[in-house]
Amino acid sequence: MAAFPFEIKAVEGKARTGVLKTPRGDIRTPAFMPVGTAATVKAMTVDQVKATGADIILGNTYHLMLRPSAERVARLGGLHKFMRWDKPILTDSGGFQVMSLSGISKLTEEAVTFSSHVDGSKHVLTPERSIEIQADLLGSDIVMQLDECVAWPAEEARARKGMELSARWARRSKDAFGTRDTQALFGIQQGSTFEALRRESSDRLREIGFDGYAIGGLAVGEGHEAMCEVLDYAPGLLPEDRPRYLMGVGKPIDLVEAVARGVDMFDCVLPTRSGRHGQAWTWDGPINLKNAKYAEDESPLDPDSDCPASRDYSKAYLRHLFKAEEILGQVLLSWHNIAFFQALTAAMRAAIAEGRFERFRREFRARHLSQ
Ligand code: PRF
Repeated sequence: MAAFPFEIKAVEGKARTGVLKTPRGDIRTPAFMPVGTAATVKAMTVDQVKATGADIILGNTYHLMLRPSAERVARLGGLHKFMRWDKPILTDSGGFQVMSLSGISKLTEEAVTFSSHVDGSKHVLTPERSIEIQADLLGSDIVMQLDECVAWPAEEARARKGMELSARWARRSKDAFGTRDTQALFGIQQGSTFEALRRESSDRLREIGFDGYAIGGLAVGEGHEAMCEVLDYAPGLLPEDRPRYLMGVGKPIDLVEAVARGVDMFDCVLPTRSGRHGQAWTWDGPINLKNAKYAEDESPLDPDSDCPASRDYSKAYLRHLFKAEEILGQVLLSWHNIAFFQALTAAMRAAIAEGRFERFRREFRARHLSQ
């Protein structure tokens, strides 16, 4: 029996909408998880994040084990209490962040060894230690297995090696996690752009049995079209009755096309990171508030939004904040972008529930890609 019930409410083509029920609250799918890497969704209070409609946020093993350390978070009552977020938290396992952020790292059958990007100190992460940090010390609701995300492009032999190591680490992760009632464990499908490898990866994960299944190893440079080609088959290789999570994705158009192909959950730094750099995501596509054309534009980013950042401030004011390097600009655009990503997933949920997702997708593409 899986830890958290997943109730699929409506299906249209491959798109699904449903609810993943957890002891800390319901996660409505399709769901977008704001990234709270270092126990904060950057530049936002948890009350702001909650008001955008987010049901769940993501935290990172890699960052928290280095600073302030998993043991310290545990002594302070766990990650939820520490950061004052009482809804579900999904934590990533660390392997992907080691590869993208740390100094020289060494990967063996047993573990990944790396030096901290904070102070250069040496650390070791095994599948078992990642489970201990996430489940026992941080107190995560959804725990991810440790995996290896192979860089793109990859030769098939190299992609196979990473997929097979990830499958063996999936087994070790499951053994370390055991079975729990109040926490879930997700496996991660790997295999780069090779269908046979994705199929074998999925078969091995299904054999072990997880509460949910992630699609890893995408959005690593292959581009939207190549990612969509993998998503034409990858979600369908995973169990239909469990949530499917596309890791580290993506742009609004990526979310819409992935939902059309059967994905239920997403996370990405894009709304907060691009917001800190002056980029706002809107129904009409992305805009850069630093552009001179907004200097005297009194319209808000979205008059119909119930997010104050989207509705109450003029583009002229937001542009001024970025030109003057005022930190409120970063706060307001992070807030607006997170609210937009939540509005987008809410719109997809409603469209699927009402059987008009294909029309929504067509109209979204036409409007969002128009400029
Ligand atoms: N594995 C893990 N985390 C991830 C990825 C992955 O493949 C990706 C790939 N886009 C983002 N985050 N564990």
